[in-house]
Amino acid sequence: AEDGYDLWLRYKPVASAHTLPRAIVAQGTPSPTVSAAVAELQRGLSGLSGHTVSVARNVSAPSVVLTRNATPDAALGREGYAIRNGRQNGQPIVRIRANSDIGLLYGAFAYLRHVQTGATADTTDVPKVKLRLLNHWDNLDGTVERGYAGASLWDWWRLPDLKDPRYTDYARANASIGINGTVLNNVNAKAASLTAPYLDKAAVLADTFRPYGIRVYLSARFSAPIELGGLKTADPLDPAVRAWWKAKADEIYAKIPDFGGFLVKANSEGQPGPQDYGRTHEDGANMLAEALGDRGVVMWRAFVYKAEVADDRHKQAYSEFKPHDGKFAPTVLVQVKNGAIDFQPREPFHPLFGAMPKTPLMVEFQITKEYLGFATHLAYLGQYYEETLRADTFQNGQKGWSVARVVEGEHHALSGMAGVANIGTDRNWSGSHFDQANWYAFGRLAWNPQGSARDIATEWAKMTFTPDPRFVTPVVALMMRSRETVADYMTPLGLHHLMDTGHHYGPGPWVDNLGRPDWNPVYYHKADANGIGFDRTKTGSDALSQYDPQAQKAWADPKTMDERYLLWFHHLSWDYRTRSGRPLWDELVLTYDKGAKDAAAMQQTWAAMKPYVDAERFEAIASTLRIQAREAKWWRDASIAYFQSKSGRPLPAGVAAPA
Ligand code: GCW
Repeated sequence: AEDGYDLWLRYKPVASAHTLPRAIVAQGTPSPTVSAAVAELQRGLSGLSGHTVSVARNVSAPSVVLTRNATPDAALGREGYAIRNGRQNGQPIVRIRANSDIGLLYGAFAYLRHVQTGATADTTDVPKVKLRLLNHWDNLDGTVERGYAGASLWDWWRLPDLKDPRYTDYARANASIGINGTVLNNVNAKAASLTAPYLDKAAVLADTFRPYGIRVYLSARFSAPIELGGLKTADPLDPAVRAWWKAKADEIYAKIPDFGGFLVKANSEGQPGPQDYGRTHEDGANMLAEALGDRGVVMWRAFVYKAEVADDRHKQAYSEFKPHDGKFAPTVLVQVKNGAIDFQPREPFHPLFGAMPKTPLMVEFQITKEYLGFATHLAYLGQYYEETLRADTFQNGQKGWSVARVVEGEHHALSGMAGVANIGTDRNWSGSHFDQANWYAFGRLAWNPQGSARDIATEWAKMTFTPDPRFVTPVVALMMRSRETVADYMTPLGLHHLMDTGHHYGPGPWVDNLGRPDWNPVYYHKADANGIGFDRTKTGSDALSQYDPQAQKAWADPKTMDERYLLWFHHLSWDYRTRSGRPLWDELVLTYDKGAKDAAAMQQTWAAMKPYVDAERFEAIASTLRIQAREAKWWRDASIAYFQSKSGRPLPAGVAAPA
């Protein structure tokens, strides 16, 4: 069935089928990783060519040859590969060369991708980021925080005995896009995940993923020494606490020899942390780093905010972390969300990316669409990730320090990118077919943060559906516009955090009754009879000053700035003249209106794709687009009606009154 289970690894016959290799030759003793590469090539090439491809010892037919370098080629690093067309024994061959087995596996997937997308040229490719990780917000009870694709894939109840074959398919899919690590459990962690029974379960997953180059990591609950160890404190400077973590790390490594390390959410949204004992983030992170030693890393999240810092939540992470730059142990990475608030449909890049040159910073993107319509609204996030990665932070006052370059960490031994997974037990893994593209794009951009979202969407569309340009061209155009459309009908002109509270689905700009001001949408839009927007300049919260002066320039002046960020930084009167010459009120209404119309128009684009798509996926996508069009109108109507109750102004000519 075309239920999407095969993701982008469908391997249907291609036009070049008759030219494809007939055999696979792996030189040297096969390791589990090389066996996985051979199996994938056999499966892939058999499907793509329509004939059975064999595994051979020597080249006696057109072949793919896997060769591990006898002497390392520095240009390929630990995980890179080279693909070369050539001849051997009078036969045409494609040689995949690497320094390591995992390089060969990545090369095999790259070669299959080339065949699927019609690329044939010789290539050399090396990942630019060392840790390319999924973060699962999966709970031990099988639920997934902010998960919209069914239950957790990890069947904790039946592990470690039952090894679901799906774990292997998960590893294949991730290896195919270069992901090399996975944090199994939610950052809102339960201490139980560090107990022996759960470590045995995690060890089975680690064994399954290992041949695919994927290491297992765990989210660690900071107070685990109290909950599991019976200690009175989790103070990171207490010797008994330090000894407990060291013993715990040793226990983990006895079961999972290549355990990747810990991810920690501390002193954020009620989670325990070192500040509970008057200690700093580095006290906590460095203690865990010491426990792991050089065996693993600590990824310490910078997503912190408190009710007490009431003037602007935007500023808290910077104020808490910037003064501690250079104080973290060498195996600690600080993991920073792409923006300073929370995965909104559009956010300016997080000011910390320009502010901590002495610390390796990971960027954390959300693949699951908590604030972009869950799994039913189509929003291609590759375009979003690219926008963040290309933004210039002017780190050290220098031009050219894009977020991508900061994350690549040229001055650091470590570098990393994390994506909050959108994967669950749904047959199509991600809740809807187009959400697979966000998983795909995350992996490809983690491999190369300078990559092009459009090229990645093109690859994905060709592999997942068909290389037919009559399909690929309009669908890629639709994908590239889709995130902007969502921003238009949810949070236009730099508005943010207007979603209904708790679940974050649907509009709630009127909500102002929650216990904490910074949870209420009204705190973010500040609309009244005079105007709208969050003043983050000197006359307001001054969050803008957390950016390098050169980066500030892009947003300081409402007259010259990109208006898609306008109300993020400025509070303006309803009469303020936007670039179009229209008053702000009219511009806001027209953007909402445009978003709803563009969402509706996606249905027509998709309807024309019917000849190129199987009926099952065509219908599934058509029905989610219907939901999206209806809900875009809901957003438009509710938002216009609410803001009109503030502005008291008439709708611009030609705009329909909210239903
Ligand atoms: O986006 C918010 C979510 C929480 C999440 C938190 C975080 C895991 O609403 O569900 O908790 O961020 O990133 O820690």
